[in-house]
Amino acid sequence: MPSKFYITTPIYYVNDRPHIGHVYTTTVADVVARYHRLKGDDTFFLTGTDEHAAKVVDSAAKNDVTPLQWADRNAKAFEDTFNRLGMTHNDFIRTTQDRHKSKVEHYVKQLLDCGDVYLGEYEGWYDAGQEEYVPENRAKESDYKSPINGKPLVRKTEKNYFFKLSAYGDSLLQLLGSGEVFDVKPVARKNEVVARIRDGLNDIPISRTGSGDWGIKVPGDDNHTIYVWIDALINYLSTIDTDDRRKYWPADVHFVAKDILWFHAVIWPAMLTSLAKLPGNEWMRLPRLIYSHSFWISEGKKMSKTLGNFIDLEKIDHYVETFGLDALRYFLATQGPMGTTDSDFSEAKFIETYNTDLANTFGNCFSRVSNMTARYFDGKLPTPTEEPESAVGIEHDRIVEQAVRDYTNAMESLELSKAAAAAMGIVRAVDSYIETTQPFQLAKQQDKLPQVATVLYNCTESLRIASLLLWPFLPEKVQEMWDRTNCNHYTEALADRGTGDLDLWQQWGRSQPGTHIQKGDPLFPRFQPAKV
Ligand code: ME8
Repeated sequence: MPSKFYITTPIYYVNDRPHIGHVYTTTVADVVARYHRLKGDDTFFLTGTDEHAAKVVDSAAKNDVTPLQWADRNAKAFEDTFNRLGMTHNDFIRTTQDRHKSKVEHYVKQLLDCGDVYLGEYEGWYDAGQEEYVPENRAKESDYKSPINGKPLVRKTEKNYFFKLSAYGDSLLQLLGSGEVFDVKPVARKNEVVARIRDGLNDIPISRTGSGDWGIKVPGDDNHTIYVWIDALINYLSTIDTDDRRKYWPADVHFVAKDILWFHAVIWPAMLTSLAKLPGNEWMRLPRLIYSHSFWISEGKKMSKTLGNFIDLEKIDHYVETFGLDALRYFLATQGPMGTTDSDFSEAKFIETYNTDLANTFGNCFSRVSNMTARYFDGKLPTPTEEPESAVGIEHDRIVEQAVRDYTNAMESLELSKAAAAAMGIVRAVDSYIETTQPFQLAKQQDKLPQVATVLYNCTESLRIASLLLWPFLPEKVQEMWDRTNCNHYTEALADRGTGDLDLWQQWGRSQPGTHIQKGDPLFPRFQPAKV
């Protein structure tokens, strides 16, 4: 049954341009959003930029421009990159937009009025790079250096507005314990969060002073600016808090990486619990799932500009130019750090994945089948003349049916590489079916042509269903295949963030005999290493 589906990425800092990590999370979210649209769900996919960080002011000053000019420049780089890479977000939120700022003021005012935000004094260890205070025990553990970037922590005293996080530990533990309303995945990450909550939660400062005009002021107190993280988290709500979009809440998945899990798994749900207590806010329930992936490293090491292994926009564009957009998507989505270990982005692994799955399996199989259809049946899909089983001794339609089930289960639990493997499994089954039935040998005997017809029908039908499952990963090439196999109705339905009907479309036997099948260039030409 189609339903609504709301998925988000973090909103990214605009002190610099996007890199592979940002592209990764957005790609993964895009694959999942496309899958839900394919199913027919009313899907809302949000990404955007987090602009009120102090490091934006610093970078702007170094570049002799105003913070807003700097933010504009980099927000545009993010937006252009995501558009160029074919992301299908429904909105791109910038925290400097009025539609966001007015909502932040409104919610913070509500938190002040209900007493969950109060004025107090704070002294602690501040991590300037992360814009966050590090609790004493963690600061000590990391030798008073940033656990993230290793730079020394700074001792800071501030008069601040505080959020009563301490009041929400028990309810969070209870919710996480059942995992039914609100959950964190993978489970190892959830366990880490639970252990930290059990250590006890302190109230947290949610404002800072002395940041000039950059940021959103605490309502009623111009000396204080709302802490950038509180401002940023609210984006998930501010964007859809309109009459026609409120139906999307709660978010079904917030995709984040492990670096920012705490904010999403603890501070954000605590804020929402507090807000939802107020009259009129009952709809502000907790997000269903926070999914925290790990990091890409590059060529075996942490990405760094000085090491020269940083995967920046130029490198990303180079991969896209050399291998195509779908190849990058496929590599990120199937080889990425969705679990609790980091993944290595290496050129060798990229080429291997491309050649094995895309060139030698999917692309090659489609070429073989369309070439044989051209040669033996004049480019028209033949009518199967026997039951699928009898030609080969296997139940082809059932293999596909099982693969669709595996794919759907994997997609629903966000196991993207498993889902892609299920789809590729159909293609591999077609390859071995061709090996077993040898249609190119059969075709030499005129009286065997009916058998060849059955084989090619089964192959085409299997590839059609595989292509539907692969579309979220490989939208460009799958559409090219649909153009060549008269399946443009899928393209049309899914264009412009439209929705499909996977339940119906994946049914065996929907390909019409007589349909024109065009052969053409390989979808994924085999990669010759000399090209890099
Ligand atoms: O944290 N591997 O923004 P940010 C995989 N503005 N993913 C990576 C990555 C890597 N090496 N590096 C970054 C912020 N990411 C805040 C978020 S949300 C309300 C505010 C991805 O620009 C990953 O999704 O530092 C990570 O969580 C995010 O970029 C951090 O982006």
